[in-house]
Order: sequence, then structure tokens, then C-alpha cells
Amino acid sequence: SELPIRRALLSVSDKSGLIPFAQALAGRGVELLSTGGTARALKEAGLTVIEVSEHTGFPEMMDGRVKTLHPRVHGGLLAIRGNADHDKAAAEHGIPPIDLLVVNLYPFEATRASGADYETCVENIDIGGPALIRAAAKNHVAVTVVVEPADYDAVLADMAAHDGATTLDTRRRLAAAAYARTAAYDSAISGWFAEQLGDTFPPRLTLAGERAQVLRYGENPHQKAAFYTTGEARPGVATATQVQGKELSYNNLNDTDAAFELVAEFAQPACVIVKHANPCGVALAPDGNMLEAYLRAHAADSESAFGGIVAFNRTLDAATAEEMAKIFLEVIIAPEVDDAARDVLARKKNLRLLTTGGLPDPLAPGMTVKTLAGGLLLQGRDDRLVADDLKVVTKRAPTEAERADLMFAFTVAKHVKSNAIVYARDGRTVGVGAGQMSRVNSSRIAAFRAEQAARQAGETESWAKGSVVASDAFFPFADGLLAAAEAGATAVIQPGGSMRDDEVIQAADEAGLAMIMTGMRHFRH
Ligand code: 93A
Repeated sequence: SELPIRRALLSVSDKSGLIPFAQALAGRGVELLSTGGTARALKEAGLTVIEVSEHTGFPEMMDGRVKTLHPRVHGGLLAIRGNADHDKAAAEHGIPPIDLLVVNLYPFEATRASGADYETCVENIDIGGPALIRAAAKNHVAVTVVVEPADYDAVLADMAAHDGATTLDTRRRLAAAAYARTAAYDSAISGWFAEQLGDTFPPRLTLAGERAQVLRYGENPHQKAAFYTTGEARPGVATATQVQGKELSYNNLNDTDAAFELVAEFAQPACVIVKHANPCGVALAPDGNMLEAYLRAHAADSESAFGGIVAFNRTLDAATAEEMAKIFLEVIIAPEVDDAARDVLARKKNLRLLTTGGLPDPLAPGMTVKTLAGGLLLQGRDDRLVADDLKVVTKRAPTEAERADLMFAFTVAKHVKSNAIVYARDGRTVGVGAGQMSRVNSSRIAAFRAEQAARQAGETESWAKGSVVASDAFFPFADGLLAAAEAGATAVIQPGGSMRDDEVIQAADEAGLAMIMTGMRHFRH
């Protein structure tokens, strides 16, 4: 029941792989129809080609805007084979069937990415190509459609196995790929228009993006998963180069993103260690010493750091690499890694090492997506961090040192799952309380962590002593704040805005705490 392919229409912008593919088709006796540039390339390779203009009896016109938009082309793709009515129309108007369509579109995405001007982008919106693709894919019961060179070999293999025909299964798969391509193409065009109009959020239409990698599994081994890239030019996991190591897993990608997005918040050199999407240790580098930054981040919670993801916002050096090589880590990510550090880490074959070439702008707008049953939730990226609008609400104002630590702790809290409580001292976290359903429990866990950190360092006094505390959202009651004071914290930063702010401020005053209210909340769920 499989009909061999006898006539093909080829019209491609990306001409890679075209000639050997067309030669193989010609070798099977397939008649080749083609548009201007493609026909020229085929003829130069010595192939016999019928120009589409010859086929339609119309010249390509209007700068090529109209070349394949003709009933003799679309009828040949769309006619239902064996349908009396369709056969009659085809015979009456002299429309021969086209069995194979090979099209790839004007490079709109690449043109947009190159920063081309408005007119050039518009001129690169392909009209005839998508029309051909959609027609051929609709009629996949008889027509084979190929939209990218990567599929040429599979089509030839299928033809070789089936006497010059393709199977329905193959044609259906190719049709699905064809509509995925035209959908992504139109999404890129619509996104570009929105950008031109300064109207990027919320978008009218969203697509997850282009499948970049099929993952071994998702969050758990029984879940299927894949990684999609949106084409956004933001340095990070999606655009990073993997220097070495095992393939990144779903959880690796998620955690590495969390780590790198946080480390990019700091103007000073810094190190972040993440476990299960939360930072377990964050430290600034005193005098730019990255090894110190890593050691300080690691000591903040050495238990959790095992098997963690480490991110830096400066070039990774050999001394730091040497220290990291002592323990098991899943991923290391940095803007650059120097040659000596690469040599050190090359010894750890499985360790995944990523370079991003740069840092994302934490204040750049963007969007985040979350799925729920039957829908998507979109929001702008949390692209703010308060700097100016800080209000001291207590009798005592924070000292300069406290103020610096407060800003540091609040920055970290923005990247901790809510409810988030972060204790910090001297530019490093000493206790992180994440993801609890009550704020006071996050406070207790953070205080407990600060005690553990001291114990692991062989010290008796909790590292919370003399620390500062950040909360991602207001304290609804004084208890969370009092838990922090009890643990030894001396200053607090929080958004404020609770019904009981007065009570909380009074409790802070009574405990001798200095407190800043930011007016900006940083929930993260
Ligand atoms: O300008 S178009 O939208 N008008 C058309 O009728 C048409 N037909 C095919 N662009 C059209 N194409 C596109 O031309 C194809 O999608 C392909 O990308 C390109 C191939 O042109 P050439 O063979 O001249 O290099």
C-alpha cells in the first residue's frame, strides 16, 4: 500500500546536506522541483531540476515573496489520493501530485538574534514555506514532509527499506515535527513583534521553547523529562559550555540554575553552594580570595555541602579547584575556569564543570513559568533588590558592618524557598532556614544550623551570636524575631507590612535589636 516517492519539491534556506540528499533522491528516479536559489544549487551539483516557475507557469515575483503560492503546487500537496473528486480536479487543472516536501524556512530566528533592523526581520518572515509545510503535513497520509536537514538520512533509510516509499508511521512523525517547527517559528515572530512594541509581558502565547536535551529522567527515575531552551540570551545553565563530566540531570540543571542566579546577585566575588534548590552556604570572598570564599561557604554547612552544586561569580582558580576536589560535588559553574583549575578538575571524571562566559544581570527583566493542572502560571522574574528605600524602624540603627551583612542576608533570602530565614555574619551565611510552613520554624532551624556550624568548627558559641537575620516576608508575630534575638542575632532585615508591625518593632526595641524594613517581599515557592 506504500506508494513510492516520485516527485519532490525542495525549497530550503539552510542548504546543508541538500546535495547528497537530492542526489540520493535523483538516484531513485525522483523528479525534483525547486525554487530559485535551491534550484541553482542543485543544478550546480549537476542535478536535473524543474524550476517551480516553470511548473506553475508564473515567475517568482515581488522579491520572491510569491514563488510557491500557487494552486499547481498546493493542489499537488493537498489532493487526497484516490478521492474521485480530487482526482477529477487535479486532472482538469493539470495538477501532478507532489509526494515529498523538503523545506526549511527563512532564518527568522537567526536574523532576529543577529540584531538585524526592523525591515530585515520582516523580510525574513517566511510565508510560502510554512504554507507548504502545513499543507504537506495535513496530507501526511500520502505526503512526506521534511523540515530539517537532520532528518534527511532517516527519510532515505526509510525509502531504502520500503522500495522507495516511506511508511505512514514515518510520515506521521515528520508531520508532528513539521507543526512543531511552524508553531515555534510563529512564536518567535510574535515574540519579536511584542519586543518591538515594548510589550513583552505577559505574552499572548507561550511555548516552552525548543527541546535541547532529552534527560535520562526527571526529578525521580520514573518521570520522563527533557530540557528546553527559550533562546533568551542570558548567561546561565541553558547557554553554558560543559567542560567535562557526566550528563547533567534534571535536578542538576535546576540546582545549578539556583546557584548561579544567586551568585550573580553579588557585585563582590562570591561563592554559593546549593542543595535541593536552596543555598546551604554562601560567602563573599575577603580581598577577592576565591578559595576563602569557598572555604567559608563550605564551613557554613559542611554536612549539606556534600554532593552539592558550587557556583562562582569570578574565574575559578587552581587553589580553589584543588580544595573542591577533596569532596564529592555534583556540579561546578563559573563564568570562566583557568587552565590550571581545569587540569585539577580533569582528575574528577564524573564532576560536571560548566562555564558561562559571563554573568546574568540580576536586574534584567524576564519571566518564570510554573505549571499546574491544566494551566501555566507566568510571572516576571523577581528582578529587584531594595537598595535605597530602607527604613530603620527601631531605636537603634544598624552599624555599618551590620548593614552590610543585612543586605547580604536579604539577597540570599530572596533565593531561599519560603518561609526563608537567613542568619549571616561577616559576609557569609551561618544558618539558613528554608521551606517551612511557619516562619518561626524557619527561624528555629536556621538557629539550629548556626549552632551546628559552630560545633563542626570545634567552637562552643553558636555562629548566630553577633549575626544578623533576614526574612523574605514580614514577621506576622514577634515570636520569629524573638527566636532570632535569643539565638544571638543583633540586627534584622524584613519587608514589614504586618498588621502587628508595631508589636514586632516594640519587641525588637526591647531586645536591643536594630531593624530595617525594605517594603519589598521576596517569596519564592
Ligand atoms: O517569500 S516567501 O514567503 N514566498 C514563497 O512563496 C515561498 N516559497 C518558498 N518564501 C518562500 N519560500 C522559502 O524560500 C522557503 O521556505 C525557503 O526557505 C526559501 C528557499 O528559497 P530559494 O530556493 O530561492 O533559496
